[in-house]
Amino acid sequence: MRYKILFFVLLATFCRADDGYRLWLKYDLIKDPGQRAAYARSAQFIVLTSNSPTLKAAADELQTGLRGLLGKTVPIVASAKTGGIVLSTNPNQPQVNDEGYQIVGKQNITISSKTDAGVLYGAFAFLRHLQTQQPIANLSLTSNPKIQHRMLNHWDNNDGSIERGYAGGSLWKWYELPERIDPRYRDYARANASVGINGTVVNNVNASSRFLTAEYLKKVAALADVFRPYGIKVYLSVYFPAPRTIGGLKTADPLDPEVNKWWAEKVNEIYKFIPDFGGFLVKANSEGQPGPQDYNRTHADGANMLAKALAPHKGIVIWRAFVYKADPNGDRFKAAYEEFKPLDGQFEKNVIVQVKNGPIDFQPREPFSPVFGMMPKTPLGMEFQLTQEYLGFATHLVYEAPIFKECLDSDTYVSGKGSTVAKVIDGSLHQYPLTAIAGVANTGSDRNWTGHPLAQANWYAFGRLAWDHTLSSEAIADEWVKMTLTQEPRSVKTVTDLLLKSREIYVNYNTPLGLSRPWTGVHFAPEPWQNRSPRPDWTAVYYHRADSIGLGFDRTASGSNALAQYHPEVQKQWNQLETCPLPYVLWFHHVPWTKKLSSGRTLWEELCTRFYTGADSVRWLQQQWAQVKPDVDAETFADVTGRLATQQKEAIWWRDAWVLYLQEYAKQPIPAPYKKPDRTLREVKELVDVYLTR
Ligand code: GCW
Repeated sequence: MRYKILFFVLLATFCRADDGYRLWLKYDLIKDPGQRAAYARSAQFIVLTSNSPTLKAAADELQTGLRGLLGKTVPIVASAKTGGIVLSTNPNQPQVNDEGYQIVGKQNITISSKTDAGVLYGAFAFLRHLQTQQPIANLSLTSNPKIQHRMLNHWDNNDGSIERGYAGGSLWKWYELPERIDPRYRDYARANASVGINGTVVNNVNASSRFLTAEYLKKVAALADVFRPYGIKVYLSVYFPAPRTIGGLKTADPLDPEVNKWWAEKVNEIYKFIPDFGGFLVKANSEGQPGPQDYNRTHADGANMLAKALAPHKGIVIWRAFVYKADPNGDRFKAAYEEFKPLDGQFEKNVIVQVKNGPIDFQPREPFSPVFGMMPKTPLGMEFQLTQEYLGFATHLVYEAPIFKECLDSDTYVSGKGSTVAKVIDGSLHQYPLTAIAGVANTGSDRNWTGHPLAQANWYAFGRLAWDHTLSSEAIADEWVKMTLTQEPRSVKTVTDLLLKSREIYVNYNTPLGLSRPWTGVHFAPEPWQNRSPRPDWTAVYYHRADSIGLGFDRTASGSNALAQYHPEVQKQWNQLETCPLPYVLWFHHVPWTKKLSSGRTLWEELCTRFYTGADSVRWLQQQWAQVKPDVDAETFADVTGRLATQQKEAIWWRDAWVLYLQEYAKQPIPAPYKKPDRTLREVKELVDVYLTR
């Protein structure tokens, strides 16, 4: 016995190379023998009384987890004694909703729920409890998900590429499916289930109709079979004109009876392959994608046609509100509200409208979308982006929980103070019968799943917040660090702190004070000078509006008046330049360069301060990370160290590009104590051009 323990201790000490594959489900041996023994006393066996695949998955996970954490194999048995873990599905379980769970420790630790999936979530929660080394004496935990559909959206194409993916190619090997099942699919499902994610849209919203062919449905069905025991439903993004492209019809008009019939039959076919298929996600009349407006029909007409086809099977339609038109005099900010608000109440019951967190496009900081709260008769779902399209891809460290929280905690005021966005999307404000939240996935075929090792925290945080939006960014970071990187208290604190500050640091060198940069291109390099594109709203100058007077987009009544889309209480906070919070100031105001801001600095000085302190703070990130070296895996340490060095270099590009470009308009020197960049604007432009064409 003693040798066995010694073996595990040696294993844990010396075999530390970690490729990140295990994510937060590492289950490394708990170092403290006393703690291990205490847990082991309550975990002598796992009672599994049913042969449901989901309960079996829960029991297997417990066994795997306990084997790692305790260094022993805990048997799975069929009947209860005392001193074990009992998995129990009880349709009459009080205090929980369908997927909620209760964990109660008396003579046994009983993990119970109304459904098998709930028990699975409870099993993962119990393991998390042990992984973060919390006491289990008199354990009593109850937890209920606040949102029904907690999903990942994969922007994966059938050629294996991922739109805006930075962690390798697609996880789905379409060319091998359905015959070969990559074991990774199951690990993907485990990771999702561990944080309560219960749906996945496997293909890109810029969809190919191929996914609706029998050839591909068989492949998708094979994935669904792997995910099913983990409580995960599969959804597909659909190409709206599919009745034409693969159905041989002359039109895809949603009011055409033949088109309706085609979809109804297609949906019936899908359910033959995948009996618990979740439904469709649709990007229509958006960024060149076809849609119902091509036939002079509305978004509601399009969504309702699909909804009717899915309803007999209990499937849902998730219709995206990400729309905007190429109008040089318009304001893209206003587009979603203008197109969707008039349709409130016109959607079928099984339709949910999915809205990006901000009005533009996943910028490092955006105010919440004005659509939230304004469609009380239409369930609205949230779309966050985990993949770091505008957040430095896989080289910049940005922990996203604070971005998600900032939006969820924003007050829409639509039913008085406290009408937060979270209450809109969890349905409590307007009693939505359907609720959903989606994260555009940051996973890929890289061995560590997310490219940047610390970006795993974003997948984790999304799942945890989708389950319970009241959790704090800090608590989630703390859990994740303990399960994934280290248990050493000092290093846990250091990494948690670094994660929590990372987003603000990024905003400072990238888009401070409410700048945004969704212009066309790779969405990585700084290009504030970009002024040519097929569409005006795909240039940089459209967004920042720098001129000899000042900077920023006037969205007050004297400008585009986008602010009028918000509740008057929200307008009140943002429509006066003097009182508008600095993080949002350039979102709503065209601010003169010499205007004194609430910080006491002029706009120009404040911008310089942010660009310079932001770029300097990356050094702080590097120094902090250096301190955790003794406590984290060597491979992970080296990987993050390298990425931080790249981030540092690129943060200076961003700073130099913006500062030198804006200086041409501000016509002022860089204020002390900051030194003027070592290069000229021309040199930065050349650097970026090389980067972009690389
Ligand atoms: O921001 C844009 C991205 C596109 C994406 C689009 C969307 C999938 O640059 O790559 O397309 O958003 O959300 O539809």
